[in-house]
Amino acid sequence: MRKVEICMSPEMIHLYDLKGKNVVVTDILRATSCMVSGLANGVKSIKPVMTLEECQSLRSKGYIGAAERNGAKVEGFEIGNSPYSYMEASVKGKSVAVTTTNGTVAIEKSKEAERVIIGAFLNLSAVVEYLKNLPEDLLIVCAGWKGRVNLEDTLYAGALAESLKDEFESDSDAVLMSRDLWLDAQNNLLEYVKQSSHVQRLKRLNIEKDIDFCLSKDVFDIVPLLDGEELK
Ligand code: 3SL
Repeated sequence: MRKVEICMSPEMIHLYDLKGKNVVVTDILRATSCMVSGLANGVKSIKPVMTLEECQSLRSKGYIGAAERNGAKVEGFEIGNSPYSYMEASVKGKSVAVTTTNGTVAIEKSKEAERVIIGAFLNLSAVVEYLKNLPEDLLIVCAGWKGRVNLEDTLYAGALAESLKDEFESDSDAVLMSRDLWLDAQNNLLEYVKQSSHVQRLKRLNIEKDIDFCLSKDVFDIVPLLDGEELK
C-alpha cells in the first residue's frame, strides 16, 4: 500500500525524502486557494517566485505581478493575495508571477518531488481522485506561517489524508493528529478556523469574504501541477 506523510511546516521539509513522491502543497489562507481559483478561471499559468525583485522583473516580461507580505498586497504590483483578484477579467488568459510570505516558499522547497500538486479546500475532491490513480507515496506539505505550524493547513492535510485512508497507509503521528483534528472540525470548519492566528491577523485587513471562500469545499474541479517553473 502507498504511504502518506504530513510535513507540518516548510522548516521541517529536510526531514522528508521528496524524491519519487507526489507532494501536495497547501496554503489555505490564501496562496494555494488563489492559485486554484485563478487557474480554474482562465489564468494561463502561475509562476511562483521567492522574492519581490524576481516578481517585479517578470512584470517587464509580460507577467501580471502578484505580491503579498504579511497578508497585505505589496505596493507596485497589480494584485495581492485575494482569490477574488485571481478571478478578475483582467487576469484571464494572462501569466501571473507570484510571491507570498509562506505559500511560494513551500512550493520552492517541494521542487525535488516527482510531482508538485496544488491543494486547497476549493479543489479537495479533485485532488483526492487524482491521487487515487497515482502509484507514488504522498507527502502533504503545509505552508504554515513563517516556519510555524498553522491550524488551517493542518486541517486541510487531515481532510486529504482522511479522504485517502483506504488507499494510503501511515505510521506518522502528524497524519494521526491532523486526521483527528479534521474529524473534530469538519462540521463547523469556519467557526473552528476563526480561532486561528492567521484569521486574527487577516481580520485587520477586512477580508472576511476571502476566508469564507477559501474554506469552501469542491468549488473547482482542477488539479494544478508544477510544470517546469510554472503552475498550470
Ligand atoms: O503566506 C502566504 O503565502 C499567504 O497566503 C498569506 S496571506 O493569506 O496572504 O496573508
